[in-house]
Amino acid sequence: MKTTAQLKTTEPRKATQLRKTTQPKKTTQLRTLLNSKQLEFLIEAHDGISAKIAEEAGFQGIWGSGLSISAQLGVRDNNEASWTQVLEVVEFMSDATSVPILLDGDTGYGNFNNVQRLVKKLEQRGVAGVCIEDKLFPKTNSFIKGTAQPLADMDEFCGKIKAGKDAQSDDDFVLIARVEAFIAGWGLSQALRRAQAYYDAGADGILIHSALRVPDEVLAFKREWGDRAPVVIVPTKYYATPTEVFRDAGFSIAIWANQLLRASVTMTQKVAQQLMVEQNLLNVEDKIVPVAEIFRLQGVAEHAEAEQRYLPQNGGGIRTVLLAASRGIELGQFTKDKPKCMVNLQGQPLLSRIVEEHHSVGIQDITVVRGYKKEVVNLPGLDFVDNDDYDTTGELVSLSRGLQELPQDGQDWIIGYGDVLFKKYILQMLSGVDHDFVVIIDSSQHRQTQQIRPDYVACSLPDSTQAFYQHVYLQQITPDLPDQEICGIWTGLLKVSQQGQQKLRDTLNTLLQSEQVRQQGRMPTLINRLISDGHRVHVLYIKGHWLDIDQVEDLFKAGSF
Ligand code: SPV
Ligand code: MG
Repeated sequence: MKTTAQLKTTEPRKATQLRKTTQPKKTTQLRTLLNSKQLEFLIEAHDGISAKIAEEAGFQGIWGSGLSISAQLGVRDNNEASWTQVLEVVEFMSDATSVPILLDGDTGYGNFNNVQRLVKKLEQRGVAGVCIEDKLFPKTNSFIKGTAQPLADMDEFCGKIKAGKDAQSDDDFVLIARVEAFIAGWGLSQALRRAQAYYDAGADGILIHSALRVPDEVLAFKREWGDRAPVVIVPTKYYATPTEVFRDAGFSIAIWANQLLRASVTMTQKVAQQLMVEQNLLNVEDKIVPVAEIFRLQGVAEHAEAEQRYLPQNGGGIRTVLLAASRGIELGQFTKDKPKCMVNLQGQPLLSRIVEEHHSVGIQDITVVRGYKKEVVNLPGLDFVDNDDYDTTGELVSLSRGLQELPQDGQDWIIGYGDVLFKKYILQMLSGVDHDFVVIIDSSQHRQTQQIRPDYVACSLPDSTQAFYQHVYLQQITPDLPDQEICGIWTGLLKVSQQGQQKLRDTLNTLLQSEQVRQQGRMPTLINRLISDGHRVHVLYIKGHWLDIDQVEDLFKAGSF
């Protein structure tokens, strides 16, 4: 029996494997997209979560849009966010994804020297490429008085491109030169002249931008340019153009440059306005993702796995399921308008005492299965699952409902009742052991129990000093044991490790095929079946220190418990 906290051993080789990836480098991925013979797509993202959503949607690359990143920071697309602030955002985006990011590097945030530093920093942070445009710092978004915007000196801009290419240490890092000649109203020949100069200076591709509602400028450019180098477009303004046109023209990449930002603004405005008017969450709840989806996108499951791997398993990785669906008719008037778990014990509901015990040993995650008068069972910080058939079904149906809702988060489970109090050391003991199934048995209560159908147990060894040092296994829980075989009484606590959870689910599902079990099945039925199926149920002995609230007099006992 292991009663101390255990740190699972970690094989160093496994840790290394976790970091390895079979995918090509992000720089190589981006270069492959750029040189692909078919039209490829990048979609804008502006923070970690939008980048992750873009990748999950299937996009093979992301545009780190200057417009969107500055907008999500609440500033203008005029280099108001410093380049290091942009770098920080794009680093979060890169960390959150495995597809390459092409950063919209505006004008390079300065001269050739700034571009060199930018390229080095982007490489360090896992960004696959940068696009720089031939305007002047501080730039303005191309769709705001574009023709009023001066263009950079062509030779000076070529120097920036050369500097950027010289600075990269990874051969596949991509530098795209963005030609703003159409935006500034300088026409096709200037666009072509500049594109050729930038290509000669070492640019890996050309982004040709246009603010027209039709694709005429970019198509004219591509016709003249041919296949000298890959050409990238941003069809924000000429959005009505069929994508087939871009494909036929032979463009390399189309960038959907701001649609995710705009979509989130649409929803954010809608929901904010609705909540302002309605002062109630009811009508918006179903229109927005559940919090669980946010957790998923944040990678909470991965974190839970890591906790299992790296943290001592001393109660942090446990979820308790409390069965609390029945009324507790034996308590008469006390449970007329509330279930037993909510009866008052010195000014506090019984359930709240149980929750406090759990919190005091570091168990925060508690799921309560409600039934009778469920609306009254509403303590904060708990997860609730309902068995609305509590009147016609037994506690195994409640358990099954509860388990259906549990997150797959790698936690062990403690299954207990919403009407049983324990001293906290008992929960601590249970948290510290690492077997598939463990039950707590009270060896001090034999025939003197008040229970109507007592959960007597037979075990492989009765409680003794010897039992403390050895594994003790449960053999059976039943009210019908001969005196000499009784080793104690089951307290209602069962711990199930991660490894045991599927076995427990399978056994429970099999049992629930029987209508009789559905109607009357109790936890001992399940535990006995696990044993008869060959699973080992470990026993931890205690002597007292728990109280099953079964009768009115127990309410008074609880006061001094
Ligand atoms: C961006 O997304 O920031 C761009 C494209 O640079 S545009 O807004 O069209 O200039
Ligand atoms: Mg931009």
